[in-house]
Amino acid sequence: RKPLPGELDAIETASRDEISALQLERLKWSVRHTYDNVESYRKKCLEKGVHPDDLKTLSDLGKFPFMTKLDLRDNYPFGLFAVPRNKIARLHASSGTTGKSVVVGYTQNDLNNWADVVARSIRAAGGRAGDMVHVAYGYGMFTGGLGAHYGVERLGCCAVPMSGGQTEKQVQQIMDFKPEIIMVTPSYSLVIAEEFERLGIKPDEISLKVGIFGAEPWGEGMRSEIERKLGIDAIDIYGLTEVMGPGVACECIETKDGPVIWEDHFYPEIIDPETGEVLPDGSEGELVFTSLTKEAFPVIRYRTRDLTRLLPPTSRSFRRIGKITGRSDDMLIIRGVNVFPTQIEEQILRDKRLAGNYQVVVTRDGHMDNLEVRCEVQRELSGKLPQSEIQQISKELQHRIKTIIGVSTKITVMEFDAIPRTQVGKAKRVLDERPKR
Ligand code: ADP
Ligand code: K
Repeated sequence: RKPLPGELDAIETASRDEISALQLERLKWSVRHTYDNVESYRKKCLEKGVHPDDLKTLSDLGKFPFMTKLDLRDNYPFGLFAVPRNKIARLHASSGTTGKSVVVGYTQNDLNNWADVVARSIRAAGGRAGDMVHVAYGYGMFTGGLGAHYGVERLGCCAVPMSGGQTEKQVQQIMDFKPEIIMVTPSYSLVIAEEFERLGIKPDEISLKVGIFGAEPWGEGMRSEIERKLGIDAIDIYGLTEVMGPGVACECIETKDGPVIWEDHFYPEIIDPETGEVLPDGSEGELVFTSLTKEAFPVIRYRTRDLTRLLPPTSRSFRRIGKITGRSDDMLIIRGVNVFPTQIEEQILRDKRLAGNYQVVVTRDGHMDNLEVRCEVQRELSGKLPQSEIQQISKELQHRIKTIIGVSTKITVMEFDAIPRTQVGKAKRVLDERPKR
């Protein structure tokens, strides 16, 4: 399913000069738009002594201040929006570094551009108009479901808005409707694959030809396993809520060599996460994005915290990103859901019977990540609570974490002092016992 000539957008095969020229023109607009309409950004520029007029070449961007998740939190909910509230056509949300989620907004133009880049992503993955696409990303405030959905429709495909969960029904529908494509987290795709196995359905009896997987890191080992078990080509799609959602970058089926960044909408940089210095292409560092066309929620030099490299163009004229090798903060990704340990802490501390010491243990059971939260009862209650109350505490905490953070956990309520204290430095809150992908 290589793209035929004429099937791609002209810019996908343009020369570097053409791409740079378009980027510079759009970058000037984007920085100016943000400076003029977002007060906190203007303040940051004034503090740094830079002005949109200083942007004469693409590399001048390096003089401008960064934006981080903290800026989103400090301006919750709408403080970073660059258009009036009545021009916002949709909201989405993602996890913040503390309990509160971060909110992003889109104008109708933004939604159009988003649908375009997701449509382009599905085409890069081998999809064509007329295909049926089973969307098993979660629908709701997360960008995954709806982001994929409108891209599917934009390309002229048929969307099956299945959302996540109900594995047996997922499989039943895939067998009945016979979609060509599935969009889902890589970990959940293997759960679906196992359900096919359990029913004795062989890969060549499954209609799927292509899977488009993202929202969490996955490696080549996982790719071969998914491809073998479902009899498909497995393609990597990358994105994040703050920058747009899924479809910031997507791999091409003909090369499968890392997601191609849709550089006409998102300008990438790699920086040293310690010093903030811009690094040359090819070096490992933190990925930073500047939106080039976004109206409602422009981001200028947004620090993704994802560690990776920028790779030269191959199947398209745009650069690619290498595998995400880690994060420069303590965010965990559990089945595609972003989780900060501090969010869990906040939910623990809402129960006055629980002490502040806790530990989050991440393990992998087969293909799915499991999250165990270990916490302790207060010293004065230690050894005194009946089993029924301990169970009640766990049930309530589990429910709060599920409804507020969106992730299922196993809760272990322990006696006071059961979790080892660190003698020096920071408490070790996270035990990540997952094998490397
Ligand atoms: P999404 O719904 O696309 O996962 P979020 O904003 O919830 O959006 O999460 C974004 C984060 O998810 C990214 O910063 C990155 O850490 C991770 N992520 C998304 N896609 C991928 C991918 N293909 N490979 C590795 N990590 C990914
Ligand atoms: K994610």
